[in-house]
Amino acid sequence: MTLKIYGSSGSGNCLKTKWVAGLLGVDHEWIEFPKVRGGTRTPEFLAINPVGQVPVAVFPDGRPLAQSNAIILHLAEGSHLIPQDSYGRARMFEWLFWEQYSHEPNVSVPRAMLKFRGQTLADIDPAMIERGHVCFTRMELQLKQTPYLVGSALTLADIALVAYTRVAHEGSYDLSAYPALNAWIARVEGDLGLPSAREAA
Ligand SMILES: N[C@@H](CCC(=O)N[C@@H](CS)C(=O)NCC(=O)O)C(=O)O
Repeated sequence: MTLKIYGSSGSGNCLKTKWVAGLLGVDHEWIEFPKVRGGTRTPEFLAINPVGQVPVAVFPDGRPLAQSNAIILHLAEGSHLIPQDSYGRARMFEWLFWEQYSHEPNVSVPRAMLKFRGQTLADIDPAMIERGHVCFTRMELQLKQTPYLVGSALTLADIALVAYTRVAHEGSYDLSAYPALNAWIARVEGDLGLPSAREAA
């Protein structure tokens, strides 16, 4: 038995777990959910994650773990992706909690609406886009000072936040006003061995 990760390659939340497992050489089997909506609500899947969402990791002993940031924290325990000093670690958590509460709901949803749900620009609440720009401004402020969100080295905060930031243009966001953010996207994509999402678009 190896670690199984149930996820969708179209989802930033899921890709975070794949990237961390890949970067750290964690042996795993990726189980693709091509159609997330519906597929995660079957009785079989709800037995693994009662919340009915991907990603979910199932460890070789059968124990499941949901929530992308919980999974990457567990996979990266003791690795260079988590700062050793407690303040640095707390700053990483600061970004991870903010990612789920403030960034992801505003940055990933417009993308999902346009890319997966057959909706149009007219369906997107402009207030959501404004909140997304508040997030990018917050990141730009930090990235003008340090190459990564928590100082000089890549941490889980960068991996979690790059997941939807690098594809924000697919949700109608224009990131041209954020030079430090764009340089950081390219830096983290390089660290993860990813092609530029912007150039691929
Ligand atoms: N906060 C969760 C969010 C997970 C989530 O929203 N998963 C979506 C795909 S990105 C999903 O499975 N949606 C299917 C559904 O809700 O039925 C995490 O970070 O893992």
